[in-house]
Amino acid sequence: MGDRSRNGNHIMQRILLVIVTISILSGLAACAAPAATPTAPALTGDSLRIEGAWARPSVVPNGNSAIYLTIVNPTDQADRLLSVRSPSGMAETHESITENGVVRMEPRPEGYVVAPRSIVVLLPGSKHIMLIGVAEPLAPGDEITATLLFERAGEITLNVPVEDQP
Ligand SMILES: [Cu+2]
Repeated sequence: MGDRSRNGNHIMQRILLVIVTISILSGLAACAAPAATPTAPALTGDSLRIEGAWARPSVVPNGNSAIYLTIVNPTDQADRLLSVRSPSGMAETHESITENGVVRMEPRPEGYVVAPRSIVVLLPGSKHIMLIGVAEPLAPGDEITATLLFERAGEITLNVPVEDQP
């Protein structure tokens, strides 16, 4: 009898542990989801396109901003974002790397490869287009333009709204 009730307790503990684990995992998923996957655009259409472009405000004259966007490549061929230019500042392709809790930016002069039928997301803390030396501060509600040069798709010019992080 003693053995059986000990066994029963043991099983209850295991069930509780599983429930607690599931709650923790689903809690983590809920926290991680918005940052990791803003909205997954559909791989439809027949040419490469840009979605959801926005730029960070810049506070001081000659300060920096950054452009974030999603590159959607529904085609069967790889492409590459080679370079970006903007009348608002010097544009460079960068990537933020977090190492031991410290964030640093690295230039990515080779740009970003966009594999066939894939999506590349530029977002804070990850790949971004750095805008350096923005003469006039950018405030939410402003709009800038940027021209992206792709190896295959050629030039794509965008109007980019300035927003606090959407
Ligand atoms: Cu940067």
